Amino acid sequence: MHRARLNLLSTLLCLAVLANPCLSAAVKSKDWWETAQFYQIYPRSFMDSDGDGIGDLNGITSKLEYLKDLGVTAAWLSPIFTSPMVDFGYDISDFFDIQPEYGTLDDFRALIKKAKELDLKIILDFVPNHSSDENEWFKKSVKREKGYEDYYVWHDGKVNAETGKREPPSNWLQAFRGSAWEWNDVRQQYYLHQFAVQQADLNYRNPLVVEQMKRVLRYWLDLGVAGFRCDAVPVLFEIETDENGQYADEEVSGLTDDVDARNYLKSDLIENRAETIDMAYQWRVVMDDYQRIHGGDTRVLLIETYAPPAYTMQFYGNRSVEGAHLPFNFNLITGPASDGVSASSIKTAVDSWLNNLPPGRTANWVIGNHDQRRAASRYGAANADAMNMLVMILPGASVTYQGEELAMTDGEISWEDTQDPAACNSNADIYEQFTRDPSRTPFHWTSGTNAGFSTAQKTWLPLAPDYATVNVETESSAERSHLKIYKALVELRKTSTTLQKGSTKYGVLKENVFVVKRYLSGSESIVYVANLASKGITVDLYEFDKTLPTHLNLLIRSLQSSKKENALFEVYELSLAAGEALVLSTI
Ligand SMILES: *[C@@H]1O[C@H](CO)[C@@H](O)[C@H](O)[C@H]1NC(C)=O
Ligand SMILES: CC(=O)N[C@H]1CO[C@H](CO)[C@@H](O)[C@@H]1O
Ligand SMILES: [Ca+2]
Ligand SMILES: [Ca+2]
Repeated sequence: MHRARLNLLSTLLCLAVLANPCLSAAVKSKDWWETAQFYQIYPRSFMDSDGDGIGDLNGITSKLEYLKDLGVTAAWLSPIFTSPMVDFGYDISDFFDIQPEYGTLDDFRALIKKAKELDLKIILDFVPNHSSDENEWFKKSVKREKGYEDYYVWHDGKVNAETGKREPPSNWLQAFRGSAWEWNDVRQQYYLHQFAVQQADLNYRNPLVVEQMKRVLRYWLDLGVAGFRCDAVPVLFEIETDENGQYADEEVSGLTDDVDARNYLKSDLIENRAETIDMAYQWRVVMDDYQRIHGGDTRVLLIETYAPPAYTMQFYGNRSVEGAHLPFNFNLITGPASDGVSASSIKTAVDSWLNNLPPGRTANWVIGNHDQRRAASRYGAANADAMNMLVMILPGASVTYQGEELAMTDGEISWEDTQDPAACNSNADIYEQFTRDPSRTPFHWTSGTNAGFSTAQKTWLPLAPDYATVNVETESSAERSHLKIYKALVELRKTSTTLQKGSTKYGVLKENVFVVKRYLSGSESIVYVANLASKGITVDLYEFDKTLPTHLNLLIRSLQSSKKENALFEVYELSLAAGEALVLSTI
């Protein structure tokens, strides 16, 4: 039927049932990213197509059907750009080309083409804060070539009055241990690097840099990407030099003797500055302009920030300006991680996002990425389904890090096999505190050699030990598995208007049971209950919500559950085994 006639018809229908539900549905109609299932691919470890032990673009392309089958809306890829791989692609030497071991621009075009055929969106990692020291911009800046003199943050340092020796401009430390300043012999100045020595911070007070980085965004938009996930945004700007041309020192907390580890009282000189928020707003303009000119779906901006809510929430925009579509919400990582997962720590994490969320903005939930230990290891394998359910039942977008759908756990990496600079910059005795390698081990496709990831003798990181049982092949053929539960959840999110548009109520019951209710007038309510304790318990859901009906229908259950799906359960006396998590609905 013709679209206009359809619209007319639905308008008439609306009038017939008298406004309200129709009106709110019309107003609340959601854009694709607001209910999206995002999936993070770590390209180096997803699929190796040519047997060199390293994942690559053709490998990803060959597995896009898997993502489609999972129900993923959009995949974001960690960096695939030309890089010396000091920080595995987060040190970019050419922002406009593909890392040769991952493939070519043509391979990337083929990836995008296949993704479009499958109606999957591809999002790239944008790494705005720094470039590799092998980037031509840096080389030109070292030589003070015209136009590049101030591309990076350069400083003479200061001369120590007692020793007469030159010292770094300030006491700032890099994220990977040691000074954030590196002396350059050629230019005879220090440059700033908030991450590794080989990751030089770009100078965002230079309009040429701002414009160059917008060029990067448009270049990849032209190649068909659906948006960007922006890396390490809060450290974009640092404080300016004072009237004497000097940088202020951060105040050290004194809580540890480890002089190489960042332990500042506030660290507000080197991160979370106001100018950074405005830069995100400028990138949003790039996205919106692009859509206006070229048409197509909304191009999204997702922002990585580990910052206090008052800062993070500003990225969404304010009453007059649009900002990022979604600043990533890491509360479920940073909160529960410290004391193991408990219902009360989840509640605190959810509160801190939803209570601070500006009106009309979309929430999102992340439980892992390539910088953290894997979710199933952090929350406990027994809680893997409970956590996957949680991020899909809570309102807004949900994000999966590759392998969470299988409940993959951390790899065990010896000091000899260690690759991550955050660990390599330490030593054999303490590297495990810093290493991010365990969550970066290759993805598990099968129970065969190298888990079907690669035909190489040796993969770039060893496989995690549990691949024989935790893999796509085994979990797909099992009657019940984490993977099947995950797929059922994605399916439910897609089909349930309540999950897409409904209101949210949540709370803690007994010692360690977390409950969420999603509800929408005219639709069924969805109730999530998870017992995060190590022993069984019986709960009365009326203590949580007196308006529930006497019985709820079971839709999805965690592996620990021996209940039956599509059966009714009494609300006032619901027994839950240890680790049992359920998704129920009113009939
Ligand atoms: C919104 O942000 C813009 C850009 O940073 C700023 O100029 C403006 O004052 C802000 N408006 C409000 C209402 O906070
Ligand atoms: C989660 C994430 O993307 N972390 C990255 C933040 O930025 C630094 C520097 O670019 C990387 O090392 C991290 O992997
Ligand atoms: Ca390869
Ligand atoms: Ca910076």
